[in-house]
Amino acid sequence: MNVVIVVPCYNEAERLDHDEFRGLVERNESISLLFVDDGSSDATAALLASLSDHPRMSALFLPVNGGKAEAVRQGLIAAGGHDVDWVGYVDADLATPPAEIERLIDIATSSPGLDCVFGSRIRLCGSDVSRHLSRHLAGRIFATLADFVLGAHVYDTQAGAKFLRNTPELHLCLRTPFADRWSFDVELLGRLGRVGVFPQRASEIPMRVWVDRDGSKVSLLAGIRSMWSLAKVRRRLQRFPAEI
Ligand SMILES: Nc1nc2c(ncn2[C@@H]2O[C@H](COP(=O)(O)OP(=O)(O)O)[C@@H](O)[C@H]2O)c(=O)[nH]1
Ligand SMILES: [Mg+2]
Repeated sequence: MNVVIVVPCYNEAERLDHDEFRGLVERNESISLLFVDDGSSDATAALLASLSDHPRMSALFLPVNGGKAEAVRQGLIAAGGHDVDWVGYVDADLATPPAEIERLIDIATSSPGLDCVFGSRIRLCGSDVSRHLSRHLAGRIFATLADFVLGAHVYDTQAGAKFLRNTPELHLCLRTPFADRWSFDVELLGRLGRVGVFPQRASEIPMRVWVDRDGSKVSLLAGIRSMWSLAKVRRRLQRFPAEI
């Protein structure tokens, strides 16, 4: 099964680990990577142009910085060609390490009943999920609100490693931009809910390893704004797909 993974990149020249990404595609013939440069002002674009020498690594260059939500949306639309079975997205800092990406993809591609598989940061005995305390606490408040917006139980909507079967329903959900740069994962799950994929055909998988990398571009203020945006997301979801 062919899988294309979108990697949104904004000013990632320092953090992008070329060798780790290349290793992922070299170990897995069915996996391709599509990096999306979101109008970076550092050397990201040049770095991505050089990465694209591998046949299964390519890049999409957006002229201006539009935020992670729009970069992921554009990437998923571009990734969803005819011969592609699953698409997905992961963070450029590989907070979800390649071995975990491979495990999530294995689960997705071997589960005929699933159209949506995503990783979750739960600190279980035996797992190695490290998060800064302040981000963990803010994340729990966000997750509680997201539960309410979605009307379904999800422990962690924001882990940034999601895989989606490449179906017409998915592309309906990607047709229009999301309301907010960071809470878009919630809006995407909500849209999938409106077309019968979530939660029925979805599975949240606790990650065995997740690393809270330094250099996050999401400030606490942006996180709080995203919480406010959930009210808007809730209203928009009630009108989806008819009006949005
Ligand atoms: N396209 C796009 N991606 C962004 C932007 N800011 C951050 N990202 C990407 O979103 C992902 C997660 O960002 P990060 O700064 O690690 O935030 P974290 O969620 O706090 O870990 C990375 O792949 C970033 O490159 C942005 O403005 N545009
Ligand atoms: Mg990060």
